[in-house]
Amino acid sequence: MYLKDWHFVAEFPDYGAYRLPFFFADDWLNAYYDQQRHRREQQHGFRPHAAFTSDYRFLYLGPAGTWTPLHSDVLRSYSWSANVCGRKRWLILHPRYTHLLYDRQMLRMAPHLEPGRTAWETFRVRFLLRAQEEGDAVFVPSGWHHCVENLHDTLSLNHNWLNGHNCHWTWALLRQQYVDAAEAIEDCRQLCSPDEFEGLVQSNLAANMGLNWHGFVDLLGCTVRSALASLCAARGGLSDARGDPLSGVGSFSQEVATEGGDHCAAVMNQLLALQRAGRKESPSWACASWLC
Ligand SMILES: O=C(O)CCC(=O)C(=O)O
Ligand SMILES: [Fe+2]
Repeated sequence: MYLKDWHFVAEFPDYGAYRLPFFFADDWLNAYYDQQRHRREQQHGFRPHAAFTSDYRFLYLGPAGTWTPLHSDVLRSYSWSANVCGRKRWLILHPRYTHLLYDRQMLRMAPHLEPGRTAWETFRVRFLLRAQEEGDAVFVPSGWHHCVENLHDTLSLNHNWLNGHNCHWTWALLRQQYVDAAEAIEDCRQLCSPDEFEGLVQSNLAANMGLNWHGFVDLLGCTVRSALASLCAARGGLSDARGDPLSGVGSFSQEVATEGGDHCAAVMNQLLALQRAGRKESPSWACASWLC
C-alpha cells in the first residue's frame, strides 16, 4: 500500500517540515489555498481538518515496489520531491514527446505505452532515467510526464507550485479543458439557458481540474493583491491595493513580476478580454471583483 498526498504541512503547521529554497519560494498556488483556508477559519471560527484542504504540499510513504503511474502534474504545475529516506527511480519524458503518449484526440493515454506493457520497452529509450537517493531532491518542470517507483521503503516530501513563469501553462490547460467540458455536455445546450450551460461547464471544469476559470482569476487576483500589499508596505504604505484594481494589474506586471511577468501579463490581458466579451455574451462570467 502506498500512502500518497497526505497534507502533512497543513495538518502539522507548527512542525516546520521544511523551508523552501529561494528559487522555489514564489508559490502562488499554495499561498492562494492558504488564504482561502484562513478566510474559512475566520468565517467558521475553527480550522477545518487538513483532509479538507486543497494545498499541494504532500508527504508520500511507500514500501519498495509501490509506484506512481505515468502522469503530468496537476494544473501543469512545477513540482519538487525530496527523499527523507529511501530510494526512487524516476522516468521523465520531455513534453516534445507528449503527443506520442495519447490517442489522436489527446484524451486517453495509449494503454500499450503504460510501463510494463510490451511497447513500453521500445518507447522507454525516450525517457530520462534517474535514481533519487536519500537526501536528493528532483525538480519536475511543468508538463513533463513522469512515472516513479520506490526501489526501497521510501518517505518523501512533494510540493507543487505555480508562479509567473508557468501560469500561462495552467491557463492554456484550463482553456483546453473548458472546450472539452463544453463538448462533453453539448447535448444539454438546448435544454438550458446560456448562463446555466456556462455554469455547468464551469462546475465540471472545477470538478475535473480542481479549479475553474473563476478560481483561476481568483488565484491571480489574490496574488496581485498580496504582491501589491508587500509593495505598498515596502514603500511605507502607499494605498489600498483594492482601490484601483486595473492599475494594480499594470503595476503588478511592471514592477513586481520579473521575467515571469510577461507570461502573467499575457494571461491577464486574455482574461480581461474574455471578461469584456463575457459582459456582452454571458453575464455569469462577470465574476471577479478585481477585474471589474
Ligand atoms: O514519488 C512519487 O511516487 C510521485 C512523485 C510525483 O509524481 C511528483 O513529485 O510529481
Ligand atoms: Fe508528479
